[in-house]
Amino acid sequence: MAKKIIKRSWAEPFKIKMVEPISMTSREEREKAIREAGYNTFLLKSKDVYIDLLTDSGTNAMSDYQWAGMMLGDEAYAGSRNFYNLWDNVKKFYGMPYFVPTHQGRAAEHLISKIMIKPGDYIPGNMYFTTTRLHQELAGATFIDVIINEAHEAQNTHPFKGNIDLNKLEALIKKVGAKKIPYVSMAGPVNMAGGQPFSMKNLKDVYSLTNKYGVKLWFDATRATENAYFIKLREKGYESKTIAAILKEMCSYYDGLWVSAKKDLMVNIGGILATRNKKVYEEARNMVVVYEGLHTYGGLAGRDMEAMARGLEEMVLFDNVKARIGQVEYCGRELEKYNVPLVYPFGGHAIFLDAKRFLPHLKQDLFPAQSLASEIYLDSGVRGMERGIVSSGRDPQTGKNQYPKLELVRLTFPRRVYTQAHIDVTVESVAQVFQDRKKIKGLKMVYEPKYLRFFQAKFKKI
Ligand code: P61
Repeated sequence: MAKKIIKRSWAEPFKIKMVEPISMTSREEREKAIREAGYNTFLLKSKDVYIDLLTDSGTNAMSDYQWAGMMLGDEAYAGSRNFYNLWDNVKKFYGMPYFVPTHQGRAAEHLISKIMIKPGDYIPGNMYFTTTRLHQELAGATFIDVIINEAHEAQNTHPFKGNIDLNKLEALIKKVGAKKIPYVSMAGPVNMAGGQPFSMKNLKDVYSLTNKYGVKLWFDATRATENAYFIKLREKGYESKTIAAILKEMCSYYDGLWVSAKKDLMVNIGGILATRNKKVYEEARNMVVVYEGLHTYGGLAGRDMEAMARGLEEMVLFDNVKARIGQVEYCGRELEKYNVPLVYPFGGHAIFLDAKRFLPHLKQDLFPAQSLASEIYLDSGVRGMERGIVSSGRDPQTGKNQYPKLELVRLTFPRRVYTQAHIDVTVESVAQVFQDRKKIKGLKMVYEPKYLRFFQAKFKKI
């Protein structure tokens, strides 16, 4: 008789020691809240949110080891011991000798853009990120997307949709000249593509190409451990390497990197600018005191830097990354059971709903993803985020709306925060909205801020 296969589940490598109450609201309360928020989930008060999947940025649960470190904050204006602990770990895990702390990721983006870019320059990158591109543009550059075409196709299952298209990159270098390209901006995984990684092979090829032309290569390492995890799972030759070893190898090809510590490092605030380039470092050390604070705190408290230093040690633990990405995958597999249209492959930090296929009756001018995010909130109090035409903004030259191919709602998982039951509730809500999708009529934008409009724009129902 054939043996019965017994299912073996896995679970998170931690247990819960402290809890924060959340409350369910009524449909009437949510109708009022989202109307007052102008149908923008960024403008909701968190007290009106049940399960908060807006972002994984600064919303993570720290470990007891990190909280213990918070008590060891050395709040000296200059030379805090926590700064040196953090610097040691930046060297150890990213392999970069030089480092300045910043208060969060975009502050590091601000510094690096100001240091490296001259007006009239071009920055090629593997798809834009909102704050990254804005800082590059404010410094006078034009951002050029050189990601592979597959990344713009929601259903394409390419395992490394974060890869750079070498032909696109070389064509740009030949067209504008290497002197006009201060660096290539490479993120991994690529947030706006659905949390999609690049392969080590692609990184090595990009490195050879940029080296040939004397162009620098910089890394947005905000969620680099997730990229390392996908390399371990999907790329030949990396199966038995540790996350730490893969991360270190990735970083070895870059001249420098920036990090929003609010993600991989599992802290609530913090940023990193690290480099092997002494000249860039000297400039960064000069500029950080203008915009952030002394170079040994960069806008952070000593305790924040200690939590970051300890977060670096935890972020490379395989079981932590596996549980985090495993949760995202669980959500995706459950949604598939209801035929909800998704972005494939499932990403590292979030499940992305494909609003174009979810709401095929809505033109992009009616803000399908924005509408969908607000409808999910209305149904259950689950908060996601628009990643489509509103996020993409206007072309800085023509002032016209950009129409990105991807029109998505992101359901993002804070690390170590929600349980499988929270995911089940989320899935059931999305499935309900999917069943009732024909009733959704779209939105009209009634207020549009100048920069990063998605954060504060307001809408009315059609
Ligand atoms: C997020 F809607 N991400 O994903 P800061 N690089 C990368 C990021 O993901 C990132 C930053 C740099 C956020 C917060 C956020 O359009 C938005 O520490 C790959 O947030 O300054 C941030 O790091 C910037 C949400 C940012 C957004 C911009 O939820």
